[in-house]
Amino acid sequence: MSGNLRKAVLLVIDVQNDFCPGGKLEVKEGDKIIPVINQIMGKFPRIVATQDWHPQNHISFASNHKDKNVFDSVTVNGIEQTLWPDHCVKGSDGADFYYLLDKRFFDLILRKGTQPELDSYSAFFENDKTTSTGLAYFLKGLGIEDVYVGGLATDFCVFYTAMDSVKLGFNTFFVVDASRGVNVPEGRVEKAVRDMKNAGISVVNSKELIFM
Ligand code: VGL
Ligand code: ZN
Repeated sequence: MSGNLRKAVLLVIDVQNDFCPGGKLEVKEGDKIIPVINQIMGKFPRIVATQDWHPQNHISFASNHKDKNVFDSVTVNGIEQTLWPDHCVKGSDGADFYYLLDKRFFDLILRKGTQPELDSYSAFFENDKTTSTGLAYFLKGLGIEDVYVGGLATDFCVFYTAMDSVKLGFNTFFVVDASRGVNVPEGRVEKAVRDMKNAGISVVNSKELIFM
């Protein structure tokens, strides 16, 4: 790992009420990552936080599909879509950042999944794999070389963000203790971590960053 974080950014992915315990799409122990993220944010010169930010008629909501259940899969416009409970409806309390997350560190807040017909797990590209969120241009414009990723959920938005990051040529780091996953079906988080490693993403613990 490089000896300094000068050209690094931390991406804080979707640390929102709906993904934390008590939320509409709660991730087990999702709140456990908050002290970790709050602590490491102080180490980074740049922080970008994302919010899943859906309209009520979003295609990812099972409630918007006839005779479909949560966790079913459908194909919309040629793109496979997992169906979720209604979550992170733009402007709702569930879409707010989790209350203990220290928002003062954020340089940029990026909202994604805002189009009714298209979901966006990655913070870089929407799920059609071509529609850019603009984040790559922002980071490249700042001369960022190293991208650290943490947040919710390991096996969805964190995973797709990290995979796009490495494909875009950034040195990419998955901060394992700053993330938790949905893990449905069981084993999905483990597979996501394996796939990230195989793609050249470094798996790091926040403790390794404390001394940088
Ligand atoms: C996410 C499922 C649906 C995530 C967002 O942030 O990982 N997961 N929408
Ligand atoms: Zn979503």
